[in-house]
Amino acid sequence: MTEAKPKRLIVVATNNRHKLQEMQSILGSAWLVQGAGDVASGLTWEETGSTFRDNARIKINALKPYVKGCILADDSGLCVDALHGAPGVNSSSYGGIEGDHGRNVQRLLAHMRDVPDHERGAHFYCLILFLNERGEEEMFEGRCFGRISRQPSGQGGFGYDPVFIPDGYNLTMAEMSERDKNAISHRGRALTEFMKDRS
Ligand code: ITT
Repeated sequence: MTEAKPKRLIVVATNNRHKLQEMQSILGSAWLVQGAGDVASGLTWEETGSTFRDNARIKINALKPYVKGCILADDSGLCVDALHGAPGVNSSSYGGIEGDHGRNVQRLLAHMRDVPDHERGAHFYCLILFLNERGEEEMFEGRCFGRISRQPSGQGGFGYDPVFIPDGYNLTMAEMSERDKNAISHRGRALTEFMKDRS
């Protein structure tokens, strides 16, 4: 009889439960994904960095005192061509209240109201920092290109998914199945790179 392989534990420096759920589903059953709340209840941090990498490092450092093993941090956001890359690193607080996805989307659509269809290009970006078993930092990136719709549509995903139409699709990311989103998303691509190094 073959023994089941033990799951590999990975602590992710996030308080975003949607992100955590996506990561568990992308990494698959060989991994057990835990969030910041599982190792340090109520832990928060200020994302004051001016780059995705700085913010990912802030997340890792916040968790370090509570975790003996590896830590993974994902800092991600939406970069809109017509807004010169905004909201970018400020994606989660763009509407004025941290993590208020509805306000973020409304502010984005207001800023894009007069932008014609052919200038509505955008991409999601994900940067992953992984603090490995030797205490070294590894970095992985993923991008997903598309365009901003004129109104929100769909109930899936989180954040800007209801207004982001990936290239090659006529659906917003919030209208796609979780599986389809994960196959093409910035996070899915960054995590695929991460897994390549440790299969
Ligand atoms: P943590 O910092 O706790 O991980 P967060 O939601 O603040 O949670 P980020 O700083 O990485 O995470 O993400 C910034 C924002 O970018 C996020 O709140 C969303 O508005 C947007 N975003 C990131 N990934 C997204 C995705 O897959 N779909 C839609 N919006 C996304």
